Amino acid sequence: MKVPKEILDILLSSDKILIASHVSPEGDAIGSALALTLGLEKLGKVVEVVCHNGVPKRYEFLPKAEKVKIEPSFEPKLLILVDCAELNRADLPKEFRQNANLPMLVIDHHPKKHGRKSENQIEWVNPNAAATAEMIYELLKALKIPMTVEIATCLYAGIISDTGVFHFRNTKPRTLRLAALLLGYGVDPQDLAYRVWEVRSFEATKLLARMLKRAKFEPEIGLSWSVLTEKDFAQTATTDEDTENFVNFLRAVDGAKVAVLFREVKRNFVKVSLRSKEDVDVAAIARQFGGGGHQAAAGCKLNLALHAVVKQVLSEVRKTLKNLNSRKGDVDGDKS
Ligand SMILES: [Mn+2]
Repeated sequence: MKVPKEILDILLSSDKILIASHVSPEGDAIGSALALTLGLEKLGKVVEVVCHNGVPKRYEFLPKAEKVKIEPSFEPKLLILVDCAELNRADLPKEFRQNANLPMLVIDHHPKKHGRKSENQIEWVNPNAAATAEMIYELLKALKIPMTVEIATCLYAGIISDTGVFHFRNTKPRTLRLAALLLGYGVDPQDLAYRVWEVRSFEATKLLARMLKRAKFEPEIGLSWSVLTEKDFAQTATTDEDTENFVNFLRAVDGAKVAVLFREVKRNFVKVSLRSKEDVDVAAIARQFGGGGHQAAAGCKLNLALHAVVKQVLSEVRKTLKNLNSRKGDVDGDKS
């Protein structure tokens, strides 16, 4: 993976750098931001990470996470977005986003939706990278920044977060070679897999039980789905942050091709997570509702009543699955 020279040039010539990522950041967003911060600090740069909505509890253990700010504490000269290509999706104060008029560097691995970018914006987008953390590693290497156990830990957290601890197909030989290299710097794979992927509070465990109890399965098309309501969160003293990885329980159902989890975060505000196995592009479905993501993992948010969101999204998913099944039927028919 080659790092474009203009990316290295702008990093070397900039100081007072602000790093941000998308809202609801997961391991790749936080891990990439912190690894890049630790690296750029080795070059003597003043760097700050802002997560306007705070660092999710799950990632508070990462090196430097305690230094992450809610809003910028200085006037930055360069803004870097990691694991996020759009300023309006960045977890930054609204006033900052609206008034931002500074050079911006995008480092991301999500397939790009459109080519629109402003004049002082430089982009490095590589959809072949399993995680943005892979790109950050290449960047730090190109800048000849020595690897440390702290940087390695942040990068490893990013990689296991986006590959589901090497479960997903985006796990490439390169991904495992990088993971092996990072282990060589002292990363504890068991501790990180537990913290990033496995650990769950008892409250969240009770919430998970509600999701599983309410799960529905439509075996003829391969759809599994469930719903969590505002009441569920209130009665278990949990928040949407506690639902990380829940949708994978629905995806695990034998025969499920698509799994959907609806969360009524508050009245008329619903978050939807979509996961797929086989050939279903759930990002295409999410995009129809203003969301996005990867082929096998995507999401969207809708300002509508829960029942309306469930109806609209499931109708699109069912349509997609029925088309897929009928196409498969055609192929089988050709064979016979
Ligand atoms: Mn990512």
